[in-house]
Amino acid sequence: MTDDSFKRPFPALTPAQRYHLDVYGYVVVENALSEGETSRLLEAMQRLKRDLLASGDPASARVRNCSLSAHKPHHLHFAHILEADPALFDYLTHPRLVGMAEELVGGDVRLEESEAVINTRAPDTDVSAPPRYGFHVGTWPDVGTYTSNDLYHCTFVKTLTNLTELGPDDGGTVCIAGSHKVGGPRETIIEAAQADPSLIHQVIAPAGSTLLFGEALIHATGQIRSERERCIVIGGYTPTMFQAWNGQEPSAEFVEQTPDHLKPLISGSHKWRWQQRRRTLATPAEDMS
Ligand SMILES: O=C(O)CCC(=O)C(=O)O
Repeated sequence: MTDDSFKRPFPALTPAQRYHLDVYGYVVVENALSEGETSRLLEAMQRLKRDLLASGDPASARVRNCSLSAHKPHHLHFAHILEADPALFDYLTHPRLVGMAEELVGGDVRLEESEAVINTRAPDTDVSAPPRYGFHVGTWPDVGTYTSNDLYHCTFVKTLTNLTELGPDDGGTVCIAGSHKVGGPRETIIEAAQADPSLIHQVIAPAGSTLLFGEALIHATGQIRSERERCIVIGGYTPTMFQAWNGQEPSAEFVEQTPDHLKPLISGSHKWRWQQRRRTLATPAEDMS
């Protein structure tokens, strides 16, 4: 993104937040969004949910170019929310959050995917048993990460924002702390963490908080044990020369009507003109307020 009219902070994280990210593989920025931004997004997601469910067969439903990649009664996973609502577009292009993603990628980014989850407690949840998680990764320490200025970077990054409050029983995202840097079979790390659950960290945060992590970190949806519905929105970002996730390229019509200064972010048009940018741990966060 070399267009100067798209201003975003660099670096976006304070040294303490950057240190947390390096050590654990993630950082939660509480109240990254205002109450107004959060409630506008939640309304947009509830509208999208209603429209998708009202449109017939959830497996084939497509509303404003969004579809459901999982559609159990207690768990809806939305794929490609980018084009579905201006509030969602504003989230995915939010200067501060894009700045956070750029810091972890180590240069300017393109949007690689846009997703959301609305879920409630699974009907078969046994709240007296230790939780089991669907741990997974999107990249690996050997192919998807590197060190520069002594800081950890990852080429596949997510900003995941909870639009509903997440207490300890509300199913916040879980991850295996530090797994972003540890090589070897993922299964072995998962077994180790299951033997010592203190290695599994969970997001507990007010609505409007953003979890930033690289996809080499082993992570999963948390287990909802309460009566609350959870809603999260997710932006995935990569260096500009990478591709969008399968089926997540924005439509030509959508790119056409995107404001010029945001087109490279949405379409990846800068491709191999990737602008690298690195901080040091000591660099203070840029305050754009
Ligand atoms: O539902 C969640 O909290 C986790 C989402 C996830 O696994 C992902 O975005 O890769």
